[in-house]
Amino acid sequence: MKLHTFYRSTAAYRVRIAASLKGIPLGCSYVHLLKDGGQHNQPAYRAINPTGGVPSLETEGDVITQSLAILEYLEELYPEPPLLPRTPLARAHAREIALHVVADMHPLNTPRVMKRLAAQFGADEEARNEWVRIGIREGFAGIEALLRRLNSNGRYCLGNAVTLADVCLVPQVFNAHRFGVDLAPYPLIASIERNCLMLPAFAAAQPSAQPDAE
Ligand SMILES: N[C@@H](CCC(=O)N[C@@H](CS)C(=O)NCC(=O)O)C(=O)O
Repeated sequence: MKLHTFYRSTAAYRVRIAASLKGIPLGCSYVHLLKDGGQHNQPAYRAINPTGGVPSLETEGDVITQSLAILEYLEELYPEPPLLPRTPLARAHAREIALHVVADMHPLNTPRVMKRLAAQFGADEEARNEWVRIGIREGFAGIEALLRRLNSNGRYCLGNAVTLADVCLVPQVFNAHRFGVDLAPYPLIASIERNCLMLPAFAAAQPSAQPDAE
C-alpha cells in the first residue's frame, strides 16, 4: 500500500495514526501542498486523485481518496486493534466525534479555503489565521460538550480504548497548536491529546516525525 501524504496534512495524519496503531506497513509518497503551486495540483497527482486532496491510498491496483473511507477500509482489512467499538451506540458516537472534525471543522481550514479567502476577500495572513482559530474554537467548544455528555471518564474520547474519534481529533489538535489556539477552555480534549501522544503509534505518526517534515 502506498500513502500519498504531506507531513502537516491533518487528513493524512489520521491515516498515519490508524496504520501505525494496526502495524500496517505503508510506503509513502510525499506531496508538498505549497511547493510548485501545490504539488497536489500537478497533473501527475491529479491522475491519482482527481479531487486533488491528500491523502490518497494506492492499494490492490486501485486508489482510495477521503481519509474516512481509507480509515474504514483499513479497519475492515485489519480489524485488530479495532477503531470502532463493539456496540452500535458506541460505534455511532465514535463516528459522530470523527465527523465533527472531518466533515464540519477541517474543511474550513484547508489551503484551498485559505487561498479563496485571500483571492476573493483580500484576507491577509493574520485575518486568515484568525478565521482558522475561530473555526477551531467553535468546533472544539461543541466537541468538548459532547465529550462531557458522553462522560466516558477514560483516557480517550470513548473510554480506555482508542477509537476513530481519537484518530480524527488528535490531528485537529495539532492544527490548534499550529495556529495558537489556547486549549484551556477544552480540558477533556487537551487531556485526550496528551494521553494519545503517549502512545508510540500516535507519536510515530506526528507531523514532526515524518521524513518530509520541515
Ligand atoms: N475530506 C478530505 C480532505 C482532504 C483535504 O482537503 N486535504 C487537505 C490537506 S489536510 C488538502 O489536500 N488540501 C489541498 C488544498 O486545500 O488545496 C479527507 O478527509 O481526506
